[in-house]
Formats: sequence, C-alpha cells, structure tokens
Amino acid sequence: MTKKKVYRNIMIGLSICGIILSLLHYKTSEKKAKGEKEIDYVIGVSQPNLLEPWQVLMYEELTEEAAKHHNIRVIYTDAAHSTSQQIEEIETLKSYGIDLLIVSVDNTAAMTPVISEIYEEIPVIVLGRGVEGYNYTLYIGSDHHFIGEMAAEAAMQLLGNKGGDIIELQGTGSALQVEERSKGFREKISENSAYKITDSLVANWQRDKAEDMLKQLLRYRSDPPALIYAYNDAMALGVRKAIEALHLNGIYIIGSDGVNKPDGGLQLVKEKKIDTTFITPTGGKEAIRYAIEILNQEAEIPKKIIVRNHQVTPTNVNDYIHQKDVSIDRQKTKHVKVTLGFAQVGKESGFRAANTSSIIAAAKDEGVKLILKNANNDQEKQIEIIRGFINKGVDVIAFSPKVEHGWDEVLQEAKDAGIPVILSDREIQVNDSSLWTSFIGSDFVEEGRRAARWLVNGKKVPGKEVNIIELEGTSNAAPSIGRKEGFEEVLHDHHSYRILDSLIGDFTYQKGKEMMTTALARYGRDIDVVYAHNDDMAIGAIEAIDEYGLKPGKDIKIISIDATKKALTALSTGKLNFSVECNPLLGPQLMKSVKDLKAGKEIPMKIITSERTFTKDEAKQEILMRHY
Ligand code: GYE
Repeated sequence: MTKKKVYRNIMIGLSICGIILSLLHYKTSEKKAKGEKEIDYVIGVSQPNLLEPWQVLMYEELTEEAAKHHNIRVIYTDAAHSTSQQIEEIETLKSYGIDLLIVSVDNTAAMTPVISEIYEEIPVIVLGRGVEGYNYTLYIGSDHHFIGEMAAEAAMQLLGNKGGDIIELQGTGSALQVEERSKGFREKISENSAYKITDSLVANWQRDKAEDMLKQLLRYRSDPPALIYAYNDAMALGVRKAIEALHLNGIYIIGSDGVNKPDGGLQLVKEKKIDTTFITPTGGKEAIRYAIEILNQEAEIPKKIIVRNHQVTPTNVNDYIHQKDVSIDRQKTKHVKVTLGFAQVGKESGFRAANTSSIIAAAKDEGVKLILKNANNDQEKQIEIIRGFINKGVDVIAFSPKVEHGWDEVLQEAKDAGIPVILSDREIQVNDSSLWTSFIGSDFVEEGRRAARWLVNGKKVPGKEVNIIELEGTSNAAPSIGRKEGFEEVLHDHHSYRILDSLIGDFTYQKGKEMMTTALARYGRDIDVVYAHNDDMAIGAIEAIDEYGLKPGKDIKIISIDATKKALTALSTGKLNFSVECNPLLGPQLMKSVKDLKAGKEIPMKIITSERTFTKDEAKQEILMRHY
C-alpha cells in the first residue's frame, strides 16, 4: 500500500474517531520538502476523556507548552471515556508514525499491555495515572497512596475524635490510582475505630452521576454520614448538589484535583461548597519538556517523577488561586547562584564513592557552590553536619540518611530556618512529610523484586528446596528495608525458596565477607544462593566461598544490587550470577533540583531513577562503558 493510501486511511481512521482535537495536515517529509519550518518530532497524546476538568487542564497545559516548541507537532486524541476507543486511537497514532506517545489512562488493566507493546517501539510518557509495572519511559504524576493518606488526615481533622460515618466516592473501578488512593485512605482511617467507611460508590469522575447516586443513597437514610470523600472535585460538587436537594446539613465534603477554574476545586473551597481539596498537578507542561529531552537523547531521564500535592482549605485557598506558575523551566534556572550543603553518609561502598564523585562533578558543571562533609556512617555526626549547614545559612541542604528514623528534630530546625531539604538516594520516616522537600533515588522494593524474579524464573538452582542466605545492608536503612521487602514479596508465591538466614553486612566488603564466613560455618553446602543487598558485600561473600573451598557462581549462586564495575566484572567471569542496578549518578538531577528550588520553582516530591538489570552477557557489554 502506498504511503498516500496509508495516509488517507489514517485520516479516515482518525476522523471516524471523530474526537480529534487537532490534527496534522501534512507529513514531516512533505513539510520539509515544502521548505517550511523544520518539524523534528511528532508527538501523540492520548487522553481517556476531556470531560473531567482535570483532564481538560492537562490538555491546556500540554497545548500551552507545546506551542513554545516550534520543532514539534502534537496530535491530541480524546477517548470520551471509552477504553476501546483509546486503544484504537493509540494504534492509529502509532500507524501514523509518531516519535513518542504521552498517555493518561483510566482503565489500568486494559491499557497496561497496550502501553507495554508500544513502548517496545517508541518512548512512552505515562501522565497522571499510573500503569502496572515499569514498561514505559517515564511516569509523571502523583503518589496516589499518599493522596489517600492526606485525605484521611483531613477527614480526621474535620471530624475530630468524635469520628463518624464516611462515604467514599471513587472515580472508576478499574484504575490503579483509585486502588492506591483507596488503600492509602483506608489504612490511615483504620488507625482510629471512631471513623467508619460505610459505603464506597463509583461515579466515573462525573458530577451528575455522583449527584444522582448520592440522592438515591441518602434519600431514605435516617442517619446521614458525617463526611463524604470524593476522588475529584467534579464529583464533590455533585455531592454538594445532592445534599442541598435533600436539605441535609453538617456533612463535610472532601474533594481532589484543585483545578483553578469555575466550579473547580479552588472555587468550591472558596465558596465553601466543599471543605477541602488537594492540588493534583497534571504534569502536562513537564511532559512536553521531558518528551523533547527524551527525543533529543539529552541527560539521564528519570523513571518516575512524583509531583507534590497540596491541601487547600478556606485559610489558604486565595494563595493558590493567585499562585504564579511554579512549573520548572530549565531555561530560566540555568544561571541561578546557590549554595548546597551535602551531608554524605559515609565511604562504605563502591556505590557511595561513585555517588560522591557524581555530586562533586555535577556541582562543578552546574556552578553550584558545594560544601560536602562526610559522616563516616555515624548518624549523630550526620545530624551535627546538618546543624552546621543550618548555622552557616546555606540555601539548600541535601543528605543521604544513614537510617530512616531520628531526623525529625534537626529537620524541624532546618524548616524553621527556611532551608529546604532534599533526600539523596535514601528516604526517611518523619511525622511531618513537609520536613523534606524532595527525594531523588531508587525504588528499592522494585530492586528486591527484580533480584527475586531472576531467581524464581527458570530453574536457576537444581533440586526441590532452594536455601538462601541474605546479606542485609545497614540495619534500618531505607535500601535494606526496601530490598528485603521486595525480595520476600516475590518469594512469597514460591514456597520452595526459603531464606535460611539473614545476616547484617552493613553494605561493606569486610562485614559481607565476615557474615558469609559465619553462614558457611553454620550451613556449609546447604547454601544454594546468596542474595546480597549490595556489591561490596557480594564481593566479600565470593571470597569467603572461595576460601571455604566451594565455587562462587556455580556451587552457590550469587545475586547482588548496585551493578558497579567490580560486580559486572565478577558477573562476566561467572563468579556472580545476576546484578540489579542501583544508579549512584544522582549529581546532575540533584543540582538541577537545587537550582530550581532557589529559583522559586516547585520541584517534584520524588524523582525515581531509571535502572536496569544485568546477566553475564549484558555485563560484558556494559563494562566497556562503565567508569564506576
Ligand atoms: O546500595 C550501597 C550503599 O543508599 C542505595 O548504600 C544506597 C546504598 C547502596 O552503601 O552500596
């Protein structure tokens, strides 16, 4: 079929969809042939509907940002709440030859395989609402579990200890973010038995449907609920209309999205039609900016950008209504002058050495004044260093927290001093999540899952029972906790795999070797596999196995995390069997965030790095390019 016919069929296909909001009237080659402005890239956008105000805002942000970049053309599609139509439109966009897809989903289960498939051919940015797994280039959106927790805290503040009955009004029944939000809400609410979720309804994000369902539910209800939590502001407005129609009083309403438009969440809070809402950025502007970076193959692209949500109440609503654009525009923050105090956790591993080098090099490249001090794996020392930065009055503080707990006091001091804090490579647990501004690092639970998936997929170890020795990192450190959780989560469904023993190797070569020697003395040839939370402990274990008289990589399989060069070398020689990457090169992203912060921009709540895994053959290729 000639290109002309393909083009004609696509045009027919697209017009059948009947929902195209803007369509290319030329092919790039034809455009170039006519000598008109160069179009470097064609980007496809697939939205599940343009009925929700939040999706409309996403479209507006996408189009506004796209208009600034004259070397791209964007095709927008709107599936009008039909999953089958959204799938059809994505196929059409693909057949048209787009260079990158930006997609927002409603039906996670149906859209995940479709996105996985197109991701095999072109980059995909998933926007606002997630999909299962990691088969996409970049996710930009909220942590929906976190939004659910915020809503629960707001509900408890509104109801007080008296508590009361709560109705939950969800968007759709088949969306990952609805499940995550409900889980976050219910987990937090269940902490106090005075609160009871009596009903959970699905109103498809629609105001009128919410109104009708609530009227039906409450019309004959003798005891109305104390509070209704609607997953978007449109449904929250429907709740308000139903309550007014039934002449009910005293029912609190919580919404979500915080769109600044007529009948949007901000106006509803201002007009006291709802009690509170949460700003849920659509990520539309960032999606276009990252799309161009991806297509230009610029610097490292993260795997996930988790935007920050803000609670809006009658006391702060005007601040948000009049808020200026806080989205990040690198062109404007490039030359910002800033001083960063970095409290490095220690020098315990190859990862750490590469991480420190990356931070120093990136500060130099970005013109950031860096004061880097090393705590030598001592939390008290790290707190002292942070206090020193506060007293010095640096612009931003960043640190790699040795462990998850014990930071509330010193971070409160930083907050009181007006100094934002960025967590580098490890997260923390604090009572007030506003004590830290952003986290840049890995998904440790996924790293643990990847290690276990390699082990259980395919018969890596002969025999029925597989006995595993786990070498854990520093106790109570986020990577140790997450890697253990993810590994055990996968093993949970494979009963022939069991962890014989877990020993603390503290992420160091020396302790890793000592612990492996202890394990060999205890279990000897019963050991089939070693799962090491990092390479340094794995290398120590390899030596201990050698000295014991067994062959590492053969008699005992070894899995490790970090994928530093020494691990890749052991992998290529067969002494290690599988390596999960944990990216230490956080410097460039950290410096961009530091400058954006100083420029008054809002940086993401979390930036999760993109990471791979390596088998023996893949290691041989990677080693040629590795400098750490
Ligand atoms: O895996 C290990 C280092 O915090 C992710 O700490 C980092 C971990 C890394 O000692 O090698």
